[in-house]
Amino acid sequence: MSRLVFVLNGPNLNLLGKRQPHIYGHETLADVEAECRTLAAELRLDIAFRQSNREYEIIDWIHEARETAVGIVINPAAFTHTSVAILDALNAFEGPVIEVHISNVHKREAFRHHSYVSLRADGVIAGLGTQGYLLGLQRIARLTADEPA
Ligand code: CA2
Repeated sequence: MSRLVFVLNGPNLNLLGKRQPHIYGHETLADVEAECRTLAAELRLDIAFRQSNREYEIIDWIHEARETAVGIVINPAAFTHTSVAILDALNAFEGPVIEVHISNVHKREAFRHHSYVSLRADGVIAGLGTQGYLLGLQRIARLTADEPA
């Protein structure tokens, strides 16, 4: 039976590839989803790939993941730096959580250096572009394999 992983994206990531390519690159979120789906098939994972500009919707999806998913890859976008509510929801999820940032948040403004989500994340990837999503999926595949390394 294949394992389901949620890949969750926060506010404004629907604009990926359409604005600020010097920071976030030229790939669209649809491109990222396609790459994730190709890799997930190789890893024998199913993915639910979603984006929302609404905090409550992301929280509801994390609750849904509690019932259905083995892991979560999440780019919470600006909610990273503000949302105790998303942290609380992730704390109620039992599987591995990998936090992804396309840009190197530590090279940017000071307000991006703190992440509430990092208090829960099992791993954090920043500054590796959209490849971070693929690395996050690989890590979840390994952590949820029968004999994790
Ligand atoms: O580097 C990342 O992935 C971020 O999570 C992206 C967030 C930002 O608030 C975080 O500090 C770091 C912003 C996402 C907005 O994405 C856009 C993409 C293209 C054009 C405009 C916004």
